[in-house]
Amino acid sequence: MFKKILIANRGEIALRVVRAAREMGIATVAVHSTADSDAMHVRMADESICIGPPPSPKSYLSIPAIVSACEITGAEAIHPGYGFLSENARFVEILEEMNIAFIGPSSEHIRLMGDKITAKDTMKMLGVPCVPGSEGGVPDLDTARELGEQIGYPVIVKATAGGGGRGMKVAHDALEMESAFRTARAEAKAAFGNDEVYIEKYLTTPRHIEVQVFGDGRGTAVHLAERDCSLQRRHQKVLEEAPGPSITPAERARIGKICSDAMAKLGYSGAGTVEFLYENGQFYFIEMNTRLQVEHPVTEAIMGVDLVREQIRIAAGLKMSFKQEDLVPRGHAIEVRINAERLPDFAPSPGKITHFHTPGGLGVRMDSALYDGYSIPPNYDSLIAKLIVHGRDRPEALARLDRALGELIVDGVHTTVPLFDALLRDPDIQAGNYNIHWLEQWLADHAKAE
Ligand code: MV4
Repeated sequence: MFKKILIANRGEIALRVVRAAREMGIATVAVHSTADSDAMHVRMADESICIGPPPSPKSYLSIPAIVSACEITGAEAIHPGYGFLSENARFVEILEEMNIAFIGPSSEHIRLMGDKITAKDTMKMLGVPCVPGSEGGVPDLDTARELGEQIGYPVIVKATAGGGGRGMKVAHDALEMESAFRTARAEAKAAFGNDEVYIEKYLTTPRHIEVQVFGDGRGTAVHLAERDCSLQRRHQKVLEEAPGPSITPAERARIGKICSDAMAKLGYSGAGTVEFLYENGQFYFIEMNTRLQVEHPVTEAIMGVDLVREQIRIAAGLKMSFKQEDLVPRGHAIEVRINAERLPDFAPSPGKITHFHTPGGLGVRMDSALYDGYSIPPNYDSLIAKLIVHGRDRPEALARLDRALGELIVDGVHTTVPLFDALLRDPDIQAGNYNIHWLEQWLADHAKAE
């Protein structure tokens, strides 16, 4: 096992990795920008090292700075957290060449899934159901028009280098194809330096269901059920739950096995998430994320496993500590993402935390790097806390969430907590009756009612 690992991240996820490492007897190195000298992840790690000025490209995204920090401190492995360098194949290649272990999948698997066309081709070949659409890239407008007729409108034009909602355009009919195709291409070129696009049938009212997978890199893989992450605003997840309220045990077993079989055949190593759109009882693969996700705690809650511990074990060459038959979901878990943002417009609200109190009690987990007197810098993501609740069933989890939100105190900055207070009172949320468009519609309705 590693003696020392470096955490190439900040905030609650850096703290999350410190916690797993400490329970395993592994020393930790925090890296930080000059804006984060007083951050909690720096205080909690065994050592820390400054890697640059506040802007992420010069600190948390700087490969030379992070590799140097690793050399200087003698860390044997790097955990990337999520975001930043977590899905950067070039970074992982460099680590592979330097014999620094990456706590995550191989650079090949990251690159394969980073290109959405090769990801979809591969998953289709492995027997994963995909959204009907083009075979590979669409070279020109004439081909796009032919595909529009074949697939049937509405269709969506997506950038192969995209993901997470960037570089997508919907064409509702043949007349809209020209502008959708040209705009998607131009935006893809500008955003990613790659203008290759593909086309899919546009699903109008799906849910976003994602399957947590885990592989040992030697041909064994498991699934850890699914999360429903349909509640999003501008492609940012707001609330996630596991298991999915619309998924039956039989569907879970079926799609889970499809995903774990695919990962086994790939020889996938570590944690991954297979993303689907789910409509009319059908799953349609869209993308795979090759990192630990923000919302992994809801899976940990229902499955009773520590995914970060497992990631570290696999990266160190140990066996997986669970088998598929051990992985039985228990109860229901919900996570809300608490952002330092001012409602109703979600404007960033950085500043000094004058008072902070975390909820507790049975079935409550708070992942946060906040503390009394901490100043949230303006340079990074506005996520300040994740509140995760677990209950025997969904109604119990909802009641527990309401109770825990009532105990939470975050003074000094605006937060998204009032949004969750309002959502918990909504009959659709109480019934688990929502799709990917529900939250944006709800926010529009509530803006009008103000
Ligand atoms: C789609 C879709 C409908 N049909 N693909 C948005 C982010 C990216 N991961 C994929 N996305 C979508 N792809 C087809 N064929 C609708 C979306 C989408 C969406 C997906 C998940 C969660 C929220 C969303 C909000 C708007 C659009």
